[in-house]
Amino acid sequence: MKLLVTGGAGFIGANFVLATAQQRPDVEITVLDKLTYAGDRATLSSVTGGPDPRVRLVEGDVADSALVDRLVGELGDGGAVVHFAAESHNDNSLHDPWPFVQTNLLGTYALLEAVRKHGARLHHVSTDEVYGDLPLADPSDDPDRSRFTAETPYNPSSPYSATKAGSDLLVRAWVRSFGVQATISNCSNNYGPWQHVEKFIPRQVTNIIDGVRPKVYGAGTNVRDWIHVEDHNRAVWAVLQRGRIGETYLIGADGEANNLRVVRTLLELAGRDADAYDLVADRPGHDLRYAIDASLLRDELGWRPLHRDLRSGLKATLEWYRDNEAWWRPRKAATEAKYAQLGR
Ligand code: NAD
Ligand code: TDX
Repeated sequence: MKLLVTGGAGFIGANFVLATAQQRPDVEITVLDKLTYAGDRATLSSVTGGPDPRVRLVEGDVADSALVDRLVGELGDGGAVVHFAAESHNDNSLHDPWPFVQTNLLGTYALLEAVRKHGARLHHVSTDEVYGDLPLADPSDDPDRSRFTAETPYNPSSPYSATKAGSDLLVRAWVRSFGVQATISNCSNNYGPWQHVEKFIPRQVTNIIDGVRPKVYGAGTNVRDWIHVEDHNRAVWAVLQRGRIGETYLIGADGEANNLRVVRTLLELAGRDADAYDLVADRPGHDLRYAIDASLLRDELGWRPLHRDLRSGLKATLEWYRDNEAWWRPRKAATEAKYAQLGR
């Protein structure tokens, strides 16, 4: 089977490529990645280097129609595209929305036109943020609290989530109007190895490693539904292989926690005072709470998360960043300089 993986040098895409290369010797992978600030050739070096590389990396833009047409055309019968490429950071989208419009909307459009022409299967990787946010409630004292389902109306808050919502709607329209063979998944917040230090968990982990106090936006009460990246990617494979064309699958692992709990847990795991964090300026338009109802994925496709305990997942992630400083260190100072300009 041939796969074209867009954004395969970024956090989730690279974890997908590394796991696939290791576990599925029958799959041939081409990665298409623009290698923006968020993509890193080094992440894939274990599978792109050596005399018999398992993975081909093509540096290019998913919005480049001619290139995308050629790569999709090379897939042949039974081939598929897994579309991870995106501008992915909310804070950046508040500062400069244009790359989000360009990559998330025009890139998805270019890909849809190519899969339409060549009849290739597409899986579009999206986010729960397209649904907006839920009211804040303590997850532990309200078992019947609302969660996102595939029927929740789209209500995105930031330029990032608005462009992801737009890309999902393009996919839905291409399925209905042109019979494109596509599925969509909307996942909650991922954590794990190879995540850029701009994102919440790696930022705080690397601050703690550097002896710097973690920076928590607002009052720290915003809730995210954390899932380990390995479980997200196992779900992507389940949808790719057994998902119904045109269907939307929500991916989540019942991992709700507020930001203070995550930071306090990380500090404790590192042997520091759990109160040794700073509350900083809030993110404009900051979504309050995300929570996923993944019952369709569980009931129809039989998917179950392997990582069920957030504390042990955070411990492993802290250890991974301690062991892989050479990978993240080159990006840390510039990332913190950007945050300093925003007062965060
Ligand atoms: P990331 O920012 O770590 O990686 C994105 C990758 O896409 C990078 O390698 C980058 O170089 C590449 N890219 C950017 N613009 C490109 C372009 N124009 N052409 C080709 N490649 C380009 O992002 P991530 O966290 O790995 O997210 C991957 C996907 O998963 C995104 O679509 C995101 O919306 C979605 N998602 C992320 C999360 C999360 O928690 N991180 C949760 C749900 C869904
Ligand atoms: O330094 C920080 N301090 C802080 O309190 C940062 C970087 C973030 N936060 C808060 C904001 C959020 O409530 O932590 C939470 C998580 O922030 P991010 O890591 O920026 O993620 P979020 O905005 O929730 O979006 C993530 O999940 C959905 C991904 O970045 C998206 O790509 C994905 O679609």
